[in-house]
Amino acid sequence: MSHSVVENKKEIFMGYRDDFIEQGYVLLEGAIDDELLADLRVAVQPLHKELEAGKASSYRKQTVLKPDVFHRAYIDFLNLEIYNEAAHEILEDDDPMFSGQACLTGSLEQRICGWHRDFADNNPEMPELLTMPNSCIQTNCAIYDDESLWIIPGSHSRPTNKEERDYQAKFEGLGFVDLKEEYLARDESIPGSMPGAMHAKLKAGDCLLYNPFLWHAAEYRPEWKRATLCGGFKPVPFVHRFKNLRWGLPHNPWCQEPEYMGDLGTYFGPGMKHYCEMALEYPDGPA
Ligand SMILES: O=C(O)CCC(=O)C(=O)O
Ligand SMILES: [Fe+2]
Repeated sequence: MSHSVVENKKEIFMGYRDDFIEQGYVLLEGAIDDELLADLRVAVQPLHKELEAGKASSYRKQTVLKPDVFHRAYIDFLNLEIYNEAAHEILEDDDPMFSGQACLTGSLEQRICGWHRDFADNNPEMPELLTMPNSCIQTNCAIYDDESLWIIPGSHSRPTNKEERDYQAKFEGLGFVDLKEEYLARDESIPGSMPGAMHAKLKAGDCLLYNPFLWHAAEYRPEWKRATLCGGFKPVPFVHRFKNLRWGLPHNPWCQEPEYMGDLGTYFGPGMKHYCEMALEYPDGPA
């Protein structure tokens, strides 16, 4: 690669960091090429079979690296250069921890995952984490076109405002993911009626890198075939410093003996090593 191409890339990635700090998200369009997309569609087939058979325990498969559903395509995905280099630049850390890999699969019923931050405003660590707009990255990488997710840009670096709090109060008592009719009975235009809401529409192959402290919501429709890889990156020093960032560490005991996955690759290998070390140091995760 010529010097100018490398320089150009660096500039683009620095732009990603500025956008992520400001808005709380960056969209990497077409980050997954067609060949890898085809392999990933094979990889997720068992997850859709489980969902269609009514055997899925949730609207996501939390651990796609578990041996019974593992597929080599996940490792190729986790080593995508643009995905990793963008994350490193955003976090200002070339050696972050892998933070687990789930696949969001949707629902057999019309449902809403209500508006939330992944940690509530009254969580003791939140005031400080809200002053650190690039402390961690969560990802939604679409294997099929995916219009499920909604976000409030910029909400990752400030406390919840009155409009958001008042809106949220309308849904008190509903489940985190509940039937759409239950949500519609409280507000007929959820999710788009939340003040500041933006529909995060992904095309197959797009990767959204976002801060999970953003206010976000999702809609699940049975007619939407959904397989969206949800994972992320965390800087190791912040995992030591913040309990919240240890969420997910107990989820993958099989990662301590990863031989069945084959070569872990140049990006995922080091990220996974950190994950394994941290899982041993903090076996109870955030507890
Ligand atoms: O389905 C999604 O895209 C979002 C799910 C979510 O926000 C969550 O489970 O915390
Ligand atoms: Fe969430």
